[in-house]
Amino acid sequence: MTERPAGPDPLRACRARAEAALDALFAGDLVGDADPRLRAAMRYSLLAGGKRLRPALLYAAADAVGGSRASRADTDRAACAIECIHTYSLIHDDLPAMDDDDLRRGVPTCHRAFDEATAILAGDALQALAFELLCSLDSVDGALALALAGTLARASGSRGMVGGQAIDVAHVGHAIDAATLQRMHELKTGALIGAALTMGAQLGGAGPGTLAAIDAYARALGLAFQVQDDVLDASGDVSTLGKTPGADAARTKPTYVTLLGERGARDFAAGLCAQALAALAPLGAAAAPLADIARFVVERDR
Ligand code: GRG
Repeated sequence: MTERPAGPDPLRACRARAEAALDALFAGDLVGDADPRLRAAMRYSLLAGGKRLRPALLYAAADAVGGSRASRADTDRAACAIECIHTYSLIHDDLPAMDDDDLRRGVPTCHRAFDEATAILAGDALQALAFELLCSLDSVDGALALALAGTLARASGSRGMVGGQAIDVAHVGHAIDAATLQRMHELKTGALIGAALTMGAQLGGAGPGTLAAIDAYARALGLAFQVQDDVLDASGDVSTLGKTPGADAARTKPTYVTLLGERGARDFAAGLCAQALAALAPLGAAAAPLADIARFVVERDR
């Protein structure tokens, strides 16, 4: 993959597509007649903004392996499923029992805008909605829908994102070695990013060799994303980030910046980006959007 600078925002087109699909959920059968306050809280957090990185990765991975075999509407449902899980994790991560944050995606967190019980329920409902969306795919065979649900469930649960959060919670205020820090982020952040890419590749009917290339890209990208997140937490500003910077340091959470220093963390992220780009080589020109996303991830300011 040749080196070229990232465009201003390689996620923009995918973001518009994903947001239209997310918005349409609230007029459809799956959420339309839910309890009004619960529905409002789900909608508030899901449509509050966000980069929509995970839907963009799903679309780009499908395109990189030859195009989604599902209908456009079903491909959008799978992208929405990933974003529902991601948004649920942000709502729960912000709760008083977790990070106790006031600001997310530039607006008050769900439990601040509504109340704690409603925020817990909105997260729970978004998690269930993700799997209901995958159960509602009507242009793919049952085996593929099951495979997609399995990928998302594994990445979300105790051996994935929630497992990573458990390591995080256990180490607040405690020293952490580099290997455990990396394991925590592979699970907490990397697993869902990996699921978005794997689901895209599954939708494209990728074979084992292609899936292995996507997996290698996903591992490097997931870690690069987290390292850059730590850099932004240490050096970003609230209006750009849409969340309170310095939150990790305030809670004496170990980060790549505390472990490596800011320069060291930036260099580490750049090296991971190079690894991600190298992993895409077997996929050729069709992987150019994935390469653009990798560059964006380590150059982003929010
Ligand atoms: C089940 C009670 C309970 C809690 C679960 C699993 C979990 C809480 C939290 C882990 C998820 C988490 C917050 C990971 C951090 C990853 C991260 C840096 C998220 C921010 O992602 P962006 O930057 O956000 O893609 P936007 O807003 O752009 O979508």
